[in-house]
Amino acid sequence: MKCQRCDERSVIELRHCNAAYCSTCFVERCRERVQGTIRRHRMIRPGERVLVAVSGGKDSLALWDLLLDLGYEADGVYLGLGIGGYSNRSGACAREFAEGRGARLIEIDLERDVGFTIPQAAPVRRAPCSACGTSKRYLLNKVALDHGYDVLATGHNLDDEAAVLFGNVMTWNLPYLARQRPVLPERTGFVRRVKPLVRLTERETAAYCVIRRLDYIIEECPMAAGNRHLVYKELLNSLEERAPGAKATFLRGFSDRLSPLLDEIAEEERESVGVCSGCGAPTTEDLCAFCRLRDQATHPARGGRRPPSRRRSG
Ligand code: Q46
Ligand code: ZN
Repeated sequence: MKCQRCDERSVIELRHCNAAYCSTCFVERCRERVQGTIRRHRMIRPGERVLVAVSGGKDSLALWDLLLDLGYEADGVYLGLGIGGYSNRSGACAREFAEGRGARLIEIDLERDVGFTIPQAAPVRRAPCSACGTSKRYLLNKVALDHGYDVLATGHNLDDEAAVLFGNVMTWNLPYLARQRPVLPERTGFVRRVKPLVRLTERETAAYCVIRRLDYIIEECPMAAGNRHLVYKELLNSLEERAPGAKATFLRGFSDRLSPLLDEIAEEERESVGVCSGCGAPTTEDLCAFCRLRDQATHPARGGRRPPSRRRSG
């Protein structure tokens, strides 16, 4: 099969958009897609400093590489979650990329800097991924604010977003649906969060890394078992097998048609935010979700501090 842009031999066929590309044109297409997404959603304005959340996996390294090549001032932040050898190996991939590109990588080690690891926090929540997600959201935002970045960019791809959307639709979780956007604007206590890879599939980010020779951690996190999003991804993958393009259509329909109707709910959510009595971060409770998690992880015998709930979970 030939590349549809230059007639060279193709190295990748994309069934979901009925196209095939040689390696040079594929990389070029990834850059165009990401630049187009950034412009369309006004994710990054000229002169803004971007902090990329880097896990050592294919998506975050592809994102960092793409942003640097597109000329953005993009540094990285890596969170050492303390998940044994998996964390050591993923950290090594993040460091190797940063060194190779001469880019700045900020490192936060949960055990050293926060006082607990994800395995230590896991028994507190039913699924370790819930504790992990709370910690990542809080710490990435804090690092971005503390270091004066304008934007926090994460490597969520089309498959991730389709799986999250599927989960939110399954439970008709309207506040979560209202918040599921490619851009979450900045507001007091929150840096702007953007997802420039929402139009690239998991397979495309993996192919991008292979073509660009980026060494990323291939193994799955050993604590991923029980993560419902993996089940949703499998379901959507089998649907995609039979109907190529189904995932992209599902996500695009939501973004274009339903998401704008949820603006009011998103606004209500924003207005209900107060200040955490423990750390001063924005929250809808007296104590934010991260402070509660840290208390429970570091003082499990006491069950952590648990003040009476003011509002919905923050
Ligand atoms: S790192 Fe954390 Fe993931 Fe591991 S514990 Fe779950 S959320 S699976 S992206
Ligand atoms: Zn707090």
